Amino acid sequence: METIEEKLSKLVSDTLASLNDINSDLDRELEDLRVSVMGKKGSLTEILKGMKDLSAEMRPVVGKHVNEARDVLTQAFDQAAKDMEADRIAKQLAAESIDVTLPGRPVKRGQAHILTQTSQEIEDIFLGMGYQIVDGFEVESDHYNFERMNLPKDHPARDMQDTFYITEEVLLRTHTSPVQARTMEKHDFSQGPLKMISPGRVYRRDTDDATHSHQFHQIEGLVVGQGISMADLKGTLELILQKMFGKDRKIRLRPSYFPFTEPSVEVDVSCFKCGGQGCNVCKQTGWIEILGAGMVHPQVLEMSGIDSSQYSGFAFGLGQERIAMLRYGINDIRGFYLGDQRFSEQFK
Ligand code: FA5
Repeated sequence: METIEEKLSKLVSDTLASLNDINSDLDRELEDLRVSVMGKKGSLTEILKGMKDLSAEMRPVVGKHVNEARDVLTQAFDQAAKDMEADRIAKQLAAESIDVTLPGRPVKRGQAHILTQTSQEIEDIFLGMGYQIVDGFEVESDHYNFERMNLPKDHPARDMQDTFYITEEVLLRTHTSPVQARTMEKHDFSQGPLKMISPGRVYRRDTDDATHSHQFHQIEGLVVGQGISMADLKGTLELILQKMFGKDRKIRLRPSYFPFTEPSVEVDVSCFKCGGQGCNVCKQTGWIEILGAGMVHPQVLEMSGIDSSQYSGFAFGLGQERIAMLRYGINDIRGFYLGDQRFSEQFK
């Protein structure tokens, strides 16, 4: 008959062998084996039942073997559990591993809208000349949009700038010129002349067609100081238009009329396509009309609290869409507002 020691030694070697064969993915298998060996009704308990038949001298000797066997088994089960866990983590890492040598997925780059790009480019040029950039209100009062621009209620020139009214006195501004009045009345001339530009959206009751929209963008420019003359206006516009359309461009001032400037001019730039010879872009004239400008009307200065016998100024207002259309050969203004990617992506 087998002795207890023999049974123990067989149990240990059988269990170690079973632990070796165990499927490391199945926690359950390990636990079942542990219970079948070490549990209350397990093989080890079964062997221990034989202890009661031993003599008093033999009991401590065999008891030592029993303890040793229990320690070996406990350690083996702990180690197996640890190995299984490590194995599982290793498998998981292998499955999820990131190959850092793979080339990155290309990110599709967008770009600012062409009108934003145009306005930023113009802002940069003026910032370089010491101008400040001022934000105006799109919802404006009749007072600033018209009255302060020398366009009283019964003035016929108001007909050309009908707009969307919120109330009788509050409207969507028809041009960026009200920013002139708002800036002039706040400026402290002891700190030097006022030099500002103000880009923004404007609204008119115009019928939409290829070159007109009921909402579009302007950039207002204003310089007020002592001794500011028409020559300053011409020099400034020449510089900005050469930067926008090329070094060889010339500009031409034609008499015009705005109630808020005197004298007033329309400004043409020599055609960038034909250089002045005449072509389809300039309608065979050699010139392209680009903006309205003039010397600030003394009445407009006075209404903003500026002494017109001491100070003078020039102002201009250009249509941003107009500039972008001419520069990039865009033939329909509506393209700017459709949000069509095929249009926008051309101006990266
Ligand atoms: C004005 O709005 C004046 N406030 C400009 C000005 C400022 C003159 C300071 C003198 C001193 P005008 O109405 O011409 O002027 O408009 C200026 C520019 O806005 C035009 O040259 C044109 O490029 C653009 N524009 C006018 N109406 C429309 C429209 N419906 N759609 C698109 N662009 C327009």
